[in-house]
Amino acid sequence: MAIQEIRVPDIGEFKEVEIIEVLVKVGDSIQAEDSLITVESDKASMEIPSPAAGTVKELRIQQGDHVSKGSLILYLELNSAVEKKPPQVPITHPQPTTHSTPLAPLDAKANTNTNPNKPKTTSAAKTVVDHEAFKKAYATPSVRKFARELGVDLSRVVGTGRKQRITQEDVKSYIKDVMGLGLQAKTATSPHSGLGIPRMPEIDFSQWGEVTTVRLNRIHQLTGEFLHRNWLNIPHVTQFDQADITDLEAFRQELNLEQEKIKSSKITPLVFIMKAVVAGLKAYPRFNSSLDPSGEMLIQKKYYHIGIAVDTPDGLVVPIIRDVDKKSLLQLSDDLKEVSTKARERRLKPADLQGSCFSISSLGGIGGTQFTPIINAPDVAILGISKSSLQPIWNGKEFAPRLMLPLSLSYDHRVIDGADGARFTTFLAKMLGDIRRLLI
Ligand code: CAO
Repeated sequence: MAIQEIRVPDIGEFKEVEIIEVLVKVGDSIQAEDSLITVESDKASMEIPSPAAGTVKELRIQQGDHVSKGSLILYLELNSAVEKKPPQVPITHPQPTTHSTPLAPLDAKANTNTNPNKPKTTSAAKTVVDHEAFKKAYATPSVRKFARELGVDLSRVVGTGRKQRITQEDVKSYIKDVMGLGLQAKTATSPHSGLGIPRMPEIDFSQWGEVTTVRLNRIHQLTGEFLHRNWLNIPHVTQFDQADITDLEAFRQELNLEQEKIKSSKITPLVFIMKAVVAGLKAYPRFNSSLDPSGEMLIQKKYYHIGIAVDTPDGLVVPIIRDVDKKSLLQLSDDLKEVSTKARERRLKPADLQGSCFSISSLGGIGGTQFTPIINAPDVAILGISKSSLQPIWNGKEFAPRLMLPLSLSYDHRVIDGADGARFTTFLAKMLGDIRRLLI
């Protein structure tokens, strides 16, 4: 049997592009035109098809490798009756949202589907396919074909691949969801949620007056997906409380006078709150854990990295301040300044956003009395801070003016019981009410 080297064909201006998916394995029997690998540049991704039919004998690439025209992909043992084919044209499709330009037309295969309005449905995935949304879904042609064959509406499938690309495994998981478990059971354990939830209708608002349409930037889109996923997957409960920070505030003002003299970072209430949170995580370790996706195991963390929600012109980002337990208030102020500046100047690296234990969303500098923050999974809780205000508080003899800080703690009710939620905010209020306790 003849062995043929299968190389990357002419892929135009794409050079040293990354292989993001290897679609075949040794021993696979493939047909001419079957996709072998998916490569991706910053502008588009494409699948490289096989020029011939045969059996894969040896793979010479792996996911993550970079290839150009002529790179060896694999050795193919040709079928005996080999039909010589001209070099195959790779199938290109654009990145969905990497650039702020509108989406380019979708891949050729998707658009030339012989009968896109009549997808084959199975009992596994009897859904009404939203064809416009299907076209916009971020998936390779082979995954689209797979989904179309099974009648799966890709717009309902959550992508877990790079940049939220929908993989074949995602389509399979979606089918399993629909077949077996139903929405209620799945929301407890799986990242694939939102099943059966009707999509919002598309509305032409211009029928009621003048409008302009603006594409959401990448951060807004990603944050939206992330928050939506967390909102659907996690049973949130929000516990409200308030801390008397009158004494803390007096101390903070004193410290800031000293800081001003040495022209050092200003200290805001947030660094005290970070310290109080770490004390809370130590006292109530369940708040410093993550739930395994199976829903059966709790991963207990022994480190104290806190995510801080930062409002930037591009949208919300949550950089991490590491080892908060080991840092002084002054160090934390410097760190806070550094990460929020980096966030606003778009200088954060992916590693700066990973590894949080617990997150804090402080709207205290802006206003509001309370809100219900969405948990930054895989954290199991998030603390929302609103603006402190002077309030008349009864001290046993009289009403005295005290500076009260509103706390809004959202927690994952699968991991944390309501009583512990209330204990945690009570503990925080106690720590912030008398910061000497943080030293104990
Ligand atoms: N009550 C009253 N005043 C407060 C306060 C509170 N709870 N928290 C902060 N302030 C004051 C600060 O002391 C500062 O006042 P001075 O300039 O007079 O000292 C002012 O408000 C501005 O503070 P800041 O917001 O710049 O600093 P911070 O350390 O409190 O917060 C950061 C830093 C990065 C968290 C914040 O700038 C930010 O981006 N917050 C928005 C977070 C967000 O968008 N959350 C929503 C996410 S959706 O859940």
